[in-house]
Amino acid sequence: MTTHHYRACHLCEALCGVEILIENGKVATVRGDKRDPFSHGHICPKAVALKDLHEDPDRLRRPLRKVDGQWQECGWDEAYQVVAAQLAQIAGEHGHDAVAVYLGNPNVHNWGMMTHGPNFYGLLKTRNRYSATSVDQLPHQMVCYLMYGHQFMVPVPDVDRTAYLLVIGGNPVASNGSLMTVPDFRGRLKALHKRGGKLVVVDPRRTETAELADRHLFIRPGTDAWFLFALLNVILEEDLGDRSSCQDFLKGWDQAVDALRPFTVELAERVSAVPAQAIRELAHDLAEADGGVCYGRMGVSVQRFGGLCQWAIQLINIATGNLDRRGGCMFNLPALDLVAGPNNRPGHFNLWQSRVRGLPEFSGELPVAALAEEILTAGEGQVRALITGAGNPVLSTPNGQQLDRALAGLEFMVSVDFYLNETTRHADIILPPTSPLEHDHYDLALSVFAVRNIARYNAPAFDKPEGAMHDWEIMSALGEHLAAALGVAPRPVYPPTTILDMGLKAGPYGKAKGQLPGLDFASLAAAPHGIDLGALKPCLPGRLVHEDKSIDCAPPSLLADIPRLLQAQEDSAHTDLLLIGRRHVRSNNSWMHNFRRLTKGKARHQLMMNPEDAARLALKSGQRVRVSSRVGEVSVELDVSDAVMPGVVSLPHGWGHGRAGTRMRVADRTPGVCVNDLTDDQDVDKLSGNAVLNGVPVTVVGLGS
Ligand SMILES: Nc1nc2c(c(=O)[nH]1)N[C@H]1C(S)=C(S)[C@@H](COP(=O)(O)OP(=O)(O)OC[C@H]3O[C@@H](n4cnc5c(=O)[nH]c(N)nc54)[C@H](O)[C@@H]3O)O[C@H]1N2
Ligand SMILES: Nc1nc2c(c(=O)[nH]1)N[C@H]1C(S)=C(S)[C@@H](COP(=O)(O)OP(=O)(O)OC[C@H]3O[C@@H](n4cnc5c(=O)[nH]c(N)nc54)[C@H](O)[C@@H]3O)O[C@H]1N2
Ligand code: SF4
Ligand SMILES: [Mo]
Repeated sequence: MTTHHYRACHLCEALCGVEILIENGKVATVRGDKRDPFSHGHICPKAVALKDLHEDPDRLRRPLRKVDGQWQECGWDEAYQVVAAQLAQIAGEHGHDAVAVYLGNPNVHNWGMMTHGPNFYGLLKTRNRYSATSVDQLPHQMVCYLMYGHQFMVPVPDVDRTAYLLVIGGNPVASNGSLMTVPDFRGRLKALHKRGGKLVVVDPRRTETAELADRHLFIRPGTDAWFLFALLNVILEEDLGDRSSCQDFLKGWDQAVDALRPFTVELAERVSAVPAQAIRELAHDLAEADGGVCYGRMGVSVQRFGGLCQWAIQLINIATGNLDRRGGCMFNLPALDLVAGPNNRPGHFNLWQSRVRGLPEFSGELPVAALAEEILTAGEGQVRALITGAGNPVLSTPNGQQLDRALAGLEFMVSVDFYLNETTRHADIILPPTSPLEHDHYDLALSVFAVRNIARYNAPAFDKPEGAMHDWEIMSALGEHLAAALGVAPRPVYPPTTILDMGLKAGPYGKAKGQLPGLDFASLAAAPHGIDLGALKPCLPGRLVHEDKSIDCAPPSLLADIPRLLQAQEDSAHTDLLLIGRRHVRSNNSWMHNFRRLTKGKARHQLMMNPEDAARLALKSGQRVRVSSRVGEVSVELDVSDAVMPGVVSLPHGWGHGRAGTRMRVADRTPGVCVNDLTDDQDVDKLSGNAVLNGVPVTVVGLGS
């Protein structure tokens, strides 16, 4: 018997609808759901990994406990009791900050972790909370918090209606979009071209997206702030934009503009290698388009001036009149509203600092670049225990070797994860949740960044196997046990669907608001292909969260960061090569290399280098080279390619498998090297604390042919 199951793929941010054919209790086929109103049947090659993940014999199905260095399966209750007792003891003896938490990327893709995680780790009230945010989008969240009043009020390109899309440091053709939930970017790009629109890419590599663009400009890694402020200055000096739509609620505009005047196109050309003339042309094209948008992603986020870059991008969209405008940069209005809904968290900044280096918190989290030193540095407040949930920071965060050593010395570590990988091998207890096809799904986080308003809830494809636990159940049970061990009252627990029902009813399309279609859990669950809630709509100033309903264009902390940029141009002349990252459509962060279907074929984790540099260093394609940075070195195969600009080398992240004690058959056989053995934990965007993973100075030498 064949049954058809529909759901949103949760593997990346694009939220494609998939149709899963199930025969005799097994996944037979995974294909695009043509009836999905958002993705219209599009999927990428990773969608079939839903099957591979579900069936992977390496995926853990029972809790593991390390006894005398050996893993043993154990019962859930035993595991919960050990975790609660250990954490309570360490917190009791050394204070709550002695327990740290790292939440990895899939937390935002698996709603059970989001809805119920705080039930557990929230009890600890630890200041040592870390997540993938600070190796990713922290500067976006921080700038949106400062300017619009809410960390999740992040404007997204109105891709389906824009006439001009300027992408700085993003590669949506490979990544399928980020902080821009946009299934089938390629298809939407075709539509853009068909209506006469243009795509321009600014990136140190001629990426898959750049290949399809109307124009691509190389930029020296880490120099975007000079480029972006110069672009803004051209728009202002030549009076190209019309910001009348936002004029009435802009605060600090003149102050910001005055402070940014020193960044001329000539200076930008010198520092960034983008020709002054090209900057002038981009300014005209963007400002004169009938709906244009400047969008920046990882390339301008995980670098030394991530915060300033995001600020510049917002100012450019405001200056050209494209903020909150059809075809420009717009705000989503999700069915469960993380911005205006109940218990929403606008954010806060720098209320406390990390113990060792004094890095600022943002919204209750410290930069993960500080985690290893907080474990390794003795003294009051030293981290002695760690909780990880859906994260692999040994491969994903800077100076991973140092973190690897730090984790080995912890007194206790528990991981909620279904793989025994580079990080979880250090745990004392691993608690594996159900496979995604065994639990239901609603995209709490990413709907906020979607380029259309959409909502989708999907029931599980398979029943929960006997003795298995969902992420949310694990978090709730841990919370209950820890509360008992700490002698505090446990928090009340509602299933995720109850929380969803309340959120939908109270939301902008909800029954409680008397709105059509009158969403609640039941009506959404009855629409397995998802519900289209329409194109993005202008919403300012009403939706602004600052009490005076203004946009703060000149937040003091951003203004105060300008001198750092002015000083940095002095030492921007360097002789080292600069290392940048790279994503591939068949690879997903650190955890999807265990599926042969995705990793087979030509290896995709070589070091890319421009032919000019290869000739200068007498290196050739296929040979092994040693790449060294301040913190470490790796030995890797070279791929000479003019797709990267001279002076730049590129390695993808998420590799570096095959370490002792891991249990991932396929990944361990095609290990690759870990780029984060080269990235530097001491090098952060000083403003936000976000890690610098792009523009890392390295040297490369040949290791014989
Ligand atoms: N040099 C460099 N480093 C980078 C980046 C880069 O571009 N360059 N990118 C950064 C970015 S943007 C990110 S987001 C981070 C990602 O890095 P991490 O936050 O470490 O996330 P992943 O690598 O995706 O690791 C996912 C982990 O979650 C587990 N997992 C998967 N699904 C589930 C689930 O449903 N429940 C539970 N409990 N566990 C699950 C997997 O087994 C795996 O162990 O890496 C960052 N690191
Ligand atoms: N297939 C696949 N899809 C993914 C992921 C994945 O690992 N694989 N990861 C998901 C996650 S967690 C995220 S956060 C998103 C990321 O989504 P994107 O940001 O779209 O993906 P990246 O490939 O990291 O794109 C960053 C680009 O910035 C460029 N770059 C590097 N340094 C600089 C610089 O200094 N300036 C400029 N202008 N550009 C620079 C790089 O060459 C690269 O092309 O992708 C998501 N989707
Ligand atoms: S682009 Fe691929 S991985 Fe991302 S949601 Fe769509 S099918 Fe899944
Ligand atoms: Mo990410």
